[in-house]
Amino acid sequence: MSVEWIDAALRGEKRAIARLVSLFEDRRVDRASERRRVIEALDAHPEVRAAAIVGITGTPGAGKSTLTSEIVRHTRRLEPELRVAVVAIDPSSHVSGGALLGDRTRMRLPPGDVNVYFRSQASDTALGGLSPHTFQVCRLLHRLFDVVFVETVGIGQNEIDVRHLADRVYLVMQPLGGDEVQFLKAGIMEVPDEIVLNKCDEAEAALRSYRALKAALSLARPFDGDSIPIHRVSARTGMNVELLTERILERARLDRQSSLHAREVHHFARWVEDEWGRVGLRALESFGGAEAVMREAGDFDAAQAFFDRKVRAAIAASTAS
Ligand SMILES: Nc1nc2c(ncn2[C@@H]2O[C@H](COP(=O)(O)OP(=O)(O)O)[C@@H](O)[C@H]2O)c(=O)[nH]1
Ligand SMILES: [Mg+2]
Repeated sequence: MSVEWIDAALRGEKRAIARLVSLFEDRRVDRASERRRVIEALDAHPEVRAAAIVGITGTPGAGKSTLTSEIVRHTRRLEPELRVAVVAIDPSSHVSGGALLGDRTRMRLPPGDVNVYFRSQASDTALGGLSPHTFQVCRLLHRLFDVVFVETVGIGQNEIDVRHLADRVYLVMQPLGGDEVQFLKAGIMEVPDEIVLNKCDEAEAALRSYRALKAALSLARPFDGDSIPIHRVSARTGMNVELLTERILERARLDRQSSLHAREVHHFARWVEDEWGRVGLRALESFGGAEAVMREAGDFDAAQAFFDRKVRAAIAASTAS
């Protein structure tokens, strides 16, 4: 990947960004060294950015896509100099692409705007929704943009995974979805930094839901439940969406420049677990843990191939003796 592509991507050129994104979505381990060169070139570039990563999660139908596109629209108006990317994990693009189109149409982003980039990724149901490429793509977009929104599919494990991806997590709920109790049981209430109660155009249901939510929060989080903001908005009428956007941007300002290192350690361990299961996790531990292996390998990009070799060598050694 030449310097010109990297320059172009930093200028916001869609074709260059798309090309880099496909490199980061490529699961083949042998492309890791190319990824590493891109990361190094970006980190040495005077124009490199360091985006805040904003997680938008919640059950399908809560209005995440509609809301995210409204938030992006407000962001463009409130802070036009900010460069914004959206990564939407698509629940079922392996089917006919119908859901993908649905998401696209709800995600009404200004076309031809160099400061906005949209990417949808197919979810991997085996992993519970967050695409395995999501973290990789975020490593790239983090360096090209100022704010990266990640919309998850929202089916359980997802909400918990997004905690290890985003600087801040917003849980989107809808009135009378019955989610309060479900989320309470699944431990999801413990995840978000802030909650967004969408569809508050349905006033009566919204009020009942707001109270249920408050109660669920204080049960789930006896120590900090009261301090978790609950934003009552309507993506449809626009009610309070500008206020919410201001809040998100204010928090994002604090999160920009934060390093992805700790998250790389987590996602490397996740990769080991996905590829090798418990055997892999035990081996990882015997090698000194994810961070030590990453350090020994050189970096995140080198760590997977390095681990692979190390495990195979350990097996070979024990069969030889
Ligand atoms: N009444 C109402 N409907 C909404 C609102 N926001 C989204 N919707 C609708 O809820 C449905 C699901 O929205 P979508 O954004 O695709 O939800 P997602 O699955 O969470 O991304 C769509 O039919 C939207 O038009 C809202 O604020 N009020
Ligand atoms: Mg959606």
